[in-house]
Amino acid sequence: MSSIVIVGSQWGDEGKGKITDFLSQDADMIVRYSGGDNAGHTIVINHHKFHCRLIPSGIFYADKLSIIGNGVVINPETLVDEMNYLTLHGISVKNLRISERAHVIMPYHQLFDELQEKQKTNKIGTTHKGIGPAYMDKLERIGIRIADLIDPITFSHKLKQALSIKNALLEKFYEHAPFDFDDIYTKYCALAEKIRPYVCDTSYLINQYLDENKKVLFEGAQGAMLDIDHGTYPFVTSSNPTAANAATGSGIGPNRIDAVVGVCKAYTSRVGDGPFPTEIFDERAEHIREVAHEYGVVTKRPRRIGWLDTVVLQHAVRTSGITHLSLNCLDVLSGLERIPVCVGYRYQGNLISNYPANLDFLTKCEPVYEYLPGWNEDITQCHTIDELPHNAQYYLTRVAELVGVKLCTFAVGPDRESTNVMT
Ligand code: 2SA
Ligand code: MG
Repeated sequence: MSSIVIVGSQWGDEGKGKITDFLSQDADMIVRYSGGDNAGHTIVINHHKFHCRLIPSGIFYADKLSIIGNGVVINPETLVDEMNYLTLHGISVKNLRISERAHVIMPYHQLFDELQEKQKTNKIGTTHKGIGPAYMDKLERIGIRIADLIDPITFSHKLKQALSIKNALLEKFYEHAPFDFDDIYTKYCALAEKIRPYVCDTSYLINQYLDENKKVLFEGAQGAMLDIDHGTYPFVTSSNPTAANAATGSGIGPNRIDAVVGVCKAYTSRVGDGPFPTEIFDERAEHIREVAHEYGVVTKRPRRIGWLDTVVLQHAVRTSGITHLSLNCLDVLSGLERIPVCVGYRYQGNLISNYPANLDFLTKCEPVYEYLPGWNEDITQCHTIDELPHNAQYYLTRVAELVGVKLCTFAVGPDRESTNVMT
C-alpha cells in the first residue's frame, strides 16, 4: 500500500503520533493535514519523550520528508520554536516542507478564542490556541496564508485589512485595546524569514511522490468525535480530523488513499467539555489517569476517562472509512477484575447503535456494557498476541469483532518497541 491515513477514532490523544512514528519506518513522506498547535503528539525514542504540536512525527527519520499540508493552521511562532527545539535535540528539520496554502494563526485569533469562550454559556473548553478564529477567517476569506506571510507587500495589505476588522470588533464589543500594525508586522516578517526556506507547493510534491509509488503517510490530529461535521458538535474542534480531509487538507484526490488506520486506546479519554457517555468518575478513572499520564500535552489539563465505547468506534469507522484498527495502551488496563466495554446505548428502553446528533437525546442515553474478564499480569514485555494472557487476547479479539474491523497493531507501552504488529 502506498498511501495510508492515520486517524484518531475517539476524542484525540489515542496515540496517533506513536503509530505514525511506527509506520514511518516504511514510509517516504509523512503529511499533517488538519488542526494546528492545539494538537500534542508524544513520541518516545530511546526513552526520550518528544512533544510535537505541528511538525509530523516523521521528522525523527533523516531520510523522509515531513509535510505540513494546506489544511493545517500554522502559528508561526510555535512552528519556529518547535524547529529550534528539535534542532537543539539533534533532530534535523531540513526535510520539513510547509504548504504555501496553509493559513496562519495570528495573535488576534488567540485573543478572540479566549474572548469568545468567556462569552459562551456552553463553554467548549478550547485550547485557546486560536484554532476556531483562524478557520473562521479562512472561510470568511480574510485569512492570511503562508504564501501571503512570506511576501512582505501582500502581508502588509492583508494584515491591514484584517486589523481594521479585528480592531473595530475589539473596540465595539470587548472594550479591548487594539492591535498595533507595526508590532505584528515586524515580528511576523522576522518569523516569515525563518519559515521561507521550507515553503513550497506541497500538493505538487505529495502527488509526485504518489506518482512514483513512494509511500506516503497522512497523520491526523485530534479525532473523529472532534470533527466539525461528524463529532459532538458544538463540542468539537474547527477542522475535519476525519480521513476524507487527508485529501482536501493535503491536495490529493480521494482515490489516492489506499487504507485508513483508526487509532484508539483500550479505554477512552476526552479533554475539554461535551458529552462522554462512558465517562467514569471513581478511583478507576484516577488510576488510569495516573498510570497512563492522561494530561493534555498542550494545556496540561487532566483528561476525562471512560470505558471503551464501540458505538463511538463504529461511528469513526463509518465516517472515516477505517480499514484497520490500531489499539494502544492495553497495558493500562492490567489489574482490573473485569472491564466494561460499551456495545450500544439505551434510550427510553430502546437499544440504539448509532451516535445521536442531538446532544440532549445523547445525555439521556445509558451505555449498555458487556463485561470482559480482566488480567493481572504485567504485559509490557509481550510482543505477539500469543504471549498475552488469555483474557487480554480475548479483549483484543472481542473489540475487533464488535467494531467490525481487523486489528493491525496493539501496543503495551509508550515506547516505539512496545507497538506490536498482528500476524
Ligand atoms: P480547539 O482548541 O478549538 O481545537 O478546541 C476544541 C475542542 O477540541 C479539543 N481538542 C483536543 N482534544 C484532545 N487533544 C488535543 N490536543 C492536546 C493534547 C489538548 C490539550 O494532545 O492533549 O493539551 O489540552 C486537542 N486539541 C483540541 C479541545 O479540548 C476542545 O474540546
Ligand atoms: Mg494529543
